Amino acid sequence: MAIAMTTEQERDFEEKGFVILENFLTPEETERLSDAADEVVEEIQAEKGLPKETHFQVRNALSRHEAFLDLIDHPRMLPLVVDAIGWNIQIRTTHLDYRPPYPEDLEAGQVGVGDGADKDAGYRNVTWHPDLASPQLFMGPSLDGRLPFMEIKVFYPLFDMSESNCGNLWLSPGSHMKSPKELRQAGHHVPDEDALELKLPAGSAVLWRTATWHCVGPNQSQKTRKIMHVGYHYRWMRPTDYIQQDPELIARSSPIRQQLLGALPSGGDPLGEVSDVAPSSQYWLTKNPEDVPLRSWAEGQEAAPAP
Ligand SMILES: O=C(O)CCC(=O)C(=O)O
Repeated sequence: MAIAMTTEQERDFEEKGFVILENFLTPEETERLSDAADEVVEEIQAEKGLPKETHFQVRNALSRHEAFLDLIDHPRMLPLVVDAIGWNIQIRTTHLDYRPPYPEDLEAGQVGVGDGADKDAGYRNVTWHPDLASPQLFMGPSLDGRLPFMEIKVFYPLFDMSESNCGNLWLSPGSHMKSPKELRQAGHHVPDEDALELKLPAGSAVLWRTATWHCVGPNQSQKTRKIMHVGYHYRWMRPTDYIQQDPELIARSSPIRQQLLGALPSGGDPLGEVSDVAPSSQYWLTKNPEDVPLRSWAEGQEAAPAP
């Protein structure tokens, strides 16, 4: 039973692969996040001696600013996340993408095909792709060639993305049900009728299956693209952004946040009580309910009477 998703949202998630939530964040939350993006980017530019027009991605962004950390268990998003993927989860990645306007002479090529000079100039994710289907990850023989359901992300545009060509995220509705091979065989062309350019106000959110084909369009506007993705996957998988998060961060976090940060809030042996002869990873079979506080939280939400 859903905690927070409406029937229409459940259908969108199932059939299209994503749920669009326009104006999800409050203006104050959006401003805090947008300021945080500027702050973090300035810090990194200073640390690395990079010019202002540099475009780049910051991974494990949650460790860089409290505003990003607060997104991982956002009180109105968490119920939707749990509806989408369940309670046995942790953060796989949190990433900030910062993309100033393209230089005027940069030829972008066709959206998503990856044949433009932007790709050669190192702009990331400009080619249509599902996540986790790269040759290093999941490409290989399987019965139907489709990606299993492994994870979701929540996309937050932190700038006004309501026009075309400002670094919009594009999605191909329903493509999570297709094989990644089909996309490769099509030379990364997605017909116009199967492609959706998201045009959303700052502070919107999109909860999406990362198996959905997606790409980033060119930023030919005068605005800087500032966006966050918060990725959640199952606890028995390995995160991309960390092996273990900073112990100081874990120590000051709530039990649910500790779970999401990939820790074991019970503080028990990660390999169980008889780790010497019968190791049993507590990321697999959870003996201590305190290690997955999201479970009792979710069950409590289900039991709560509708408002
Ligand atoms: O920056 C974006 O919005 C797209 C990110 C992306 O393509 C990815 O994480 O795989």
